[in-house]
Amino acid sequence: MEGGAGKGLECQKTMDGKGSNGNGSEKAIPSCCLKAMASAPELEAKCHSTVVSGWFSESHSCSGKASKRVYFNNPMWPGEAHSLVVEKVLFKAKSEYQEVLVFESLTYGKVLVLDGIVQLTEKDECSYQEMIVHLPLCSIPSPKTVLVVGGGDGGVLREIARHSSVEQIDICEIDKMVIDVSKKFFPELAVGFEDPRVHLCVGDAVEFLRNASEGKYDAIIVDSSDPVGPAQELVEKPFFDTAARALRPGGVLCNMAESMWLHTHLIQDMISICRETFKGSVHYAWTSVPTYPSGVIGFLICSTEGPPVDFLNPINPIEKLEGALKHKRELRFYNSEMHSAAFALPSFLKREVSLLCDSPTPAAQRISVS
Ligand code: SPD
Repeated sequence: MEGGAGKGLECQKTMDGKGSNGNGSEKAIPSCCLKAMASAPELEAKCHSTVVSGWFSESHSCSGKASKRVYFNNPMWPGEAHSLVVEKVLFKAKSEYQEVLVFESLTYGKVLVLDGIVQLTEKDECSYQEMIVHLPLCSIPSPKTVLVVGGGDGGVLREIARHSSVEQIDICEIDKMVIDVSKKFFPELAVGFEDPRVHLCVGDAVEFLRNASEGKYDAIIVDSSDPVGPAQELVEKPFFDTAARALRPGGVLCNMAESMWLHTHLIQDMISICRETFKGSVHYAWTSVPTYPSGVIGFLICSTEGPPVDFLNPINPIEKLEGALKHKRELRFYNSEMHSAAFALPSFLKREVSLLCDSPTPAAQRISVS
């Protein structure tokens, strides 16, 4: 949901939004569309969301003027497109940053789509939101201050709120329309904004983080859209440096890190950057989300130098946290067994990422990848 450098900040406590900030300028054509157009210049690229004959397809729709054929081509997952039957389109509008679409699907409940890419469905959102939050927060004792980058639907906030040790939850989301749409169509997620510990900032998270005091956060959770276009900077070194600076010693970062089936090189790059930046440990974990490309999504999870963090064996198991299993609603996916299992990697990925590992000396153990 997040991205866009150089925008102003508009911060407030909890949910009384004042409208998004920005410069009112026309949104540039996303780089992914430019690539799609460049690869087929005879086509007229129409971005983004496509509902054709009652099916939504996660892709770009490039309609060939001459042939009237429809080509699907998203450079993040070229040559494939996951489709869902659309019962009813509930909302479609362009925000200052992206196209926002909500539809009722036949099999996954309501679906939130940004710039043609599925962000969540009611049926499987539990897997992503629960894992991206509890993998880091259950790995440190008594987290108190947490920052969410992106996450405008509120689902990540809902999950953080299960941790009663947390005293302050800051969230910086760039697109106010995402927050408003979630409040209207996804109340089970937007309930996260109702927690009195939440401080909402509508603006650019990179700038927000730059202004954060050093060592402020116990945990930072990056719930972004894919790193094409504005969210690109959230997988680059300057962002990780800024995040590491804002974490306390032994603080943790959990960053959405794409699919091991589709994005091995991106994962390698992210691990390699984080290894330079985070002097504690760096791990890759993953979970199953059927409506994301290839059906899985990963998380890069790192700690800064300080009290060591054993991500594989949660020190703060959710089952022992009072009220956590049922806060607002029952946990649907995460438990301590899923936590440890998330770090088990298939052999092909182990081979790819092991190139980044040192020999098993104490220093090298900082970056064990499973
Ligand atoms: N390929 C889609 C990745 C989307 C990650 N962000 C999801 C936001 C849910 N809170």
